[in-house]
Amino acid sequence: MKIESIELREIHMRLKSPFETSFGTVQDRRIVLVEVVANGARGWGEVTCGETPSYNAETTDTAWQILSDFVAPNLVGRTLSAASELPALLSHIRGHEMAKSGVENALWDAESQIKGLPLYKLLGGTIEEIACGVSLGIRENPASLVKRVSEELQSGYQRIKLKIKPGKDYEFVSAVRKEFPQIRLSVDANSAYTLEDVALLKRLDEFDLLMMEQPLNWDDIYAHSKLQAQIKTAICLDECIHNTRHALTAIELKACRIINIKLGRVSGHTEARLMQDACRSHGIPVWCGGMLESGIGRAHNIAMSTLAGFSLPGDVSASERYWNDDIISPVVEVTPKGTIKVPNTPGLGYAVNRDLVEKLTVRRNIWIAGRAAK
Ligand code: OSB
Ligand code: MG
Repeated sequence: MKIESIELREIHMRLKSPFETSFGTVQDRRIVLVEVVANGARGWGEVTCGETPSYNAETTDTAWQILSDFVAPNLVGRTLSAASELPALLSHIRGHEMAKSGVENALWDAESQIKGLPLYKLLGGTIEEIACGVSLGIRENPASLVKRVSEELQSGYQRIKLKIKPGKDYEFVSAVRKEFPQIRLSVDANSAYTLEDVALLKRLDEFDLLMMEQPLNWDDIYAHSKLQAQIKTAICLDECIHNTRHALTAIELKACRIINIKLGRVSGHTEARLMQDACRSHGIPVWCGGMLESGIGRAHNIAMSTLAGFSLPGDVSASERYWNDDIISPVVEVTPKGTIKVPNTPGLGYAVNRDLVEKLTVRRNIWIAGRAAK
């Protein structure tokens, strides 16, 4: 498989409504897309970082720089036998997992097209209909959150996750639990608490939550092990886990009982596949996290979610929850049972709407084998 060209674009897309987490609110997304041409096949990937370095250290602009200065020039013109060889070629670049993931995943898409296989089959996935949950942003008041939950349940979603932060936690979760005593409910704090808050976090045990996601510092596995020893609710790590070594450390320290895998955060399909396998052999369930992706990132999330370790509903939901016009067709739809049927055509299984992508593009750059960069 020869990498003939790598094209980067930044597209701008506006979410249907603002999404608030403990670290801020976003509505206008600046997304970097990667298009790789290999043996004539065109593969697409999405860089899933935010616009600001608040979820992790990466941003739209850091990803653009790393890809432009270090990744694209190093890869273009190379011949690989599989996309799974990419991490070794990029291992000299520390961190910047989301930037690297955009290129690696594009190459997986290209490889699956070259081989005439659906991407999920090339990855080794076996689940043909994946279970879906939703992640709900922080709301003004408990009543409006309850209303929103009820709408999502009517659409069929199998698990509801509530974003929380200090001051917008106990009361909000309590209101939702009271109205819906039986549903699978979880919370995500995005690192908004410290070990000083143990008493409050312990009180959340009474709501029988499926999990509490990343309550403490984004880079502190050890602190989570201290918290997990004091609360009944299963901790799920998100921000802390960038690779399989981190996952194994967290498991050994008993810092969590569940792990959320995001393709970007773990640098792409190759590492995600290793991680879910390692978790599975330790009896740790995993699920696919979301980063408010466009259809391209969403299609990759769907393919990853077919791997055997993904035993809990992910934050992978319908395109229409995010966008008026998604950039793929068909758009991602969820069945009344709260599942997504995995497409069985070669590659991602969704076509990229090139005209729309063109319209949304605000900058681009291309590296072509044998030609000096622009
Ligand atoms: O922590 O899972 C998270 C969105 C942006 C950054 C971090 C997170 C999220 C979400 C949204 O929870 C998931 C989605 O619907 O894409
Ligand atoms: Mg999270």
